[in-house]
Amino acid sequence: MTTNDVEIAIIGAGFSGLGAAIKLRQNGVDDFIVLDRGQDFGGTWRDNTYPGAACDVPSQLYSYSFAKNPAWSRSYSHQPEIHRYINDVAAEHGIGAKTRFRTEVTNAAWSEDDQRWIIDIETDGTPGQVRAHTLIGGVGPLCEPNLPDIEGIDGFGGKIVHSARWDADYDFAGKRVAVIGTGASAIQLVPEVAKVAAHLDVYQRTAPWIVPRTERAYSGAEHWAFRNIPGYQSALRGLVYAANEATAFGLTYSPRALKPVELVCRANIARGIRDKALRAKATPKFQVGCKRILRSNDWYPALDRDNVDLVTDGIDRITATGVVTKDGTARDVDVIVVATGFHVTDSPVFGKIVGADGRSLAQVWDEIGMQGYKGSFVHGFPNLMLMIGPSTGLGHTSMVYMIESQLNYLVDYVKTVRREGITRTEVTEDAQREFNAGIQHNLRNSVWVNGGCASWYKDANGNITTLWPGFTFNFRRATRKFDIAAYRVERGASPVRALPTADETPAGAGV
Ligand code: N01
Repeated sequence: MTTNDVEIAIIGAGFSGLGAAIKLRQNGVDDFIVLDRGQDFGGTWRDNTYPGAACDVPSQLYSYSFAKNPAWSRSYSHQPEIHRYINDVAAEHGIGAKTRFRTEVTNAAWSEDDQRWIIDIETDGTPGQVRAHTLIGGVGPLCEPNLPDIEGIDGFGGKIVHSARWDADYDFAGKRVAVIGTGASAIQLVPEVAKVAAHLDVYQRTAPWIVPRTERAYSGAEHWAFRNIPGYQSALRGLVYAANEATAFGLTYSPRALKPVELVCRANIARGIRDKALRAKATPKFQVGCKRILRSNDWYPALDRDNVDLVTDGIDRITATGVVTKDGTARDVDVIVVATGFHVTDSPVFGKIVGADGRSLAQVWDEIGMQGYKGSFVHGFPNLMLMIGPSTGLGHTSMVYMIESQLNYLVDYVKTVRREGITRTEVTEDAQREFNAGIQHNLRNSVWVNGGCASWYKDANGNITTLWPGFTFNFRRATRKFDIAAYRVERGASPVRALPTADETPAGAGV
């Protein structure tokens, strides 16, 4: 069995893992390894290849601030272009040579004796081990598909495919299709699949609020301006950021301010659906913003197609040949698409990360709920930094902004550890408790708490542990510097080298 000793191990080669690798390297830290179970970079943008997969955050905001992309073809990007962008950035920064693909982390445990993370891996099935002073968890909250627990699903005789594990070889042409779910993934894939399917039943449990998607191709003049007018793309990015940020006010502090958004959504329904009864079925019954506000121009017209039925009677069971609803109606299909989201607050990954007292993240969070400090560190888990950890999700703007905020925090943490010869860093229980009390306080008037919906933002106890309540620039401010006072640190014979010129390193992330 091979063993690697490194200063830092990064799990995940998506936006956050790759960003961490680049920022470490730019700051003179080269003793790291990136581990990813996939074939290349991209994380969720590599894994979600269903037809119509696209980003509902404007392209200008959906890139690293240090690697803006003047070549985006459209104002909202589609999956293949984002996947390509991430791989291009990785190549530009030479991160491929530091990355081990097709490598699954099977267990990662903190060893007090070694003051190291002992990380068990399997590369193409061959076991190995990595020992690291610091572990960075960059797996993202949307990586483990959630298969619905519906009676009989295992006995279905046709094809079952999850939206996040698409089978490009399966031909939907002429097939009878059932799609379970009406979230962000379903509303993108249904219009595409409906174009070729013989018939498509959409099983809706909760209708989502959907605004129009103002997507368009960038003109040649715009591309010229992105490339040649200094500051033009940054200024546009800043404008888009500011416009999106305004929504955070309504979501967090004053849901009534979202009324205009609801009216836009209602107009979208009226424009897209001719049939009155169908319009009523497609109209949500909770406050806009409580679940993610979606963007689409073709979802409602797709529901209105002759070969599409919107089924709102709950699913009772799945048989060998199809889906039976609670009213007893059986609908036979050839293929069932489960667009039922991800294990967010109960990810299986949490069971594989074991802290100082021998308990896993899953065990600890089962007790106290998914919580940490500044979305990054968790009491009981020394030298572990989570990217997009608890309380960092957003309903209104780009996660890349949050990731880059955490990258500032990471870089300052690593610099501090090196400068001060720190061997063990653990956020204190008090700091974590106080931070989470602040989060819950900020959530009290939010639409997520008061909007009358169930959502994946909530954990099993009904607490919202996934979202950052408020403006993202406040998170940026909170993570600008590593606030060592919130941590219990131990110093010793430092396992890591001191930075040569710690303060002459590239600046942190921008908007
Ligand atoms: O998953 P979801 P998703 N029986 O959890 C339904 C991001 N994303 O993959 O609402 C019947 O949102 C469930 O019903 P209900 C984005 O952050 C981004 O679509 O719980 N139905 C819901 O309709 C997003 O929020 C982009 O009542 C069941 C659906 O399945 C996140 O990914 C694009 C069920 C799940 O919706 C997840 O989106 C795509 C059951 N047993 C995704 N279980 C961008 O554009 C679940 N459902 C950036």
